[in-house]
Amino acid sequence: LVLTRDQAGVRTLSLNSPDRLNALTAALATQLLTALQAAAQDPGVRVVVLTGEGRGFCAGQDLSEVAGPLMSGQPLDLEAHLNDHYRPVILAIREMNKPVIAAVNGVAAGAGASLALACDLRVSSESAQWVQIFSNIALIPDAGSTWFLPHLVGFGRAFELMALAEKVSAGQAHALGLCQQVYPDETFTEQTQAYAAALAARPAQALALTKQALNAAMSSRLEDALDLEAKLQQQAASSQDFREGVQAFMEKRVARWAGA
Ligand code: LHQ
Repeated sequence: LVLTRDQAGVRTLSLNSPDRLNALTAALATQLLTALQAAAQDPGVRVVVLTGEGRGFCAGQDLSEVAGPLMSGQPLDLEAHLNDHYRPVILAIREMNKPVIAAVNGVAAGAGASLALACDLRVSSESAQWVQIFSNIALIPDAGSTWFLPHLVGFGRAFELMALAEKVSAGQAHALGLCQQVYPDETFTEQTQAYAAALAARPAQALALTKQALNAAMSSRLEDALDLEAKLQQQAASSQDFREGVQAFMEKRVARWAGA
């Protein structure tokens, strides 16, 4: 259910249930978690790209999985479902000590949009659509959307997107700050790989510590952010790459990063 491809330090994980626009079943979420954990542990992986097979990125929860029990009046424990299947995936992305890029190749809806928002960076194909679709089925945004979206676009815009469930085009997503880059459909895979490879060529530990500091800063007081920055900066400065970076600058040459 999740395809894996490695190229130049970039591991691409592709959701592979294209007939349903890669809607999330419990099995798909479990396999995605395993794939994310493997990527986190593999020293050869410097950047992770999360994308979807076929014309969709991810249509959120697979509704056929909940329709049966719901229609037959069986109790649905969505709290347990979210805690067991969505929470570990979202946390695995946030806690990964390397950059994770969502390559939104097509529609990202519901928890599929949350998955993209949980990543560090987002690139979008021109034809992709982004939709906080939850309220169309009278649910609230989950899988972290209520946390990520207002941080990215502000409270009012987040609430509007959630309440009206309007489809947002790639251009609008870019204007809103939801994604960093928009690429034409024809060259989306190549341009995404080049973007990821550029990140993979950066000093890995510095990026990992930057992510750690940003993660903490999203919910900390300024004083705490300054304290953590100082602590992590000390760690960054103990690296071989810091020495190399300064030396390369002094010698007016390009740095050769060791990744530590
Ligand atoms: C699907 C799905 C889908 C199954 C397309 N499921 N088959 C968390 C925990 C527990 C419970 C509930 O929710 C959550 C959080 C959530 O994620 S709630 C949000 C759930 N997702 C949705 O409500 C999205 C439902 N899908 C759509 O509204 C449309 O498919 C979108 C707008 C995503 C795309 O529209 P189109 O491009 O027109 O594609 P389509 O509708 O024709 O879909 C293609 C196929 O994929 C189709 O199957 P078929 O056999 O007719 O070709 C769809 O039934 C299937 N599909 N999303 N979520």
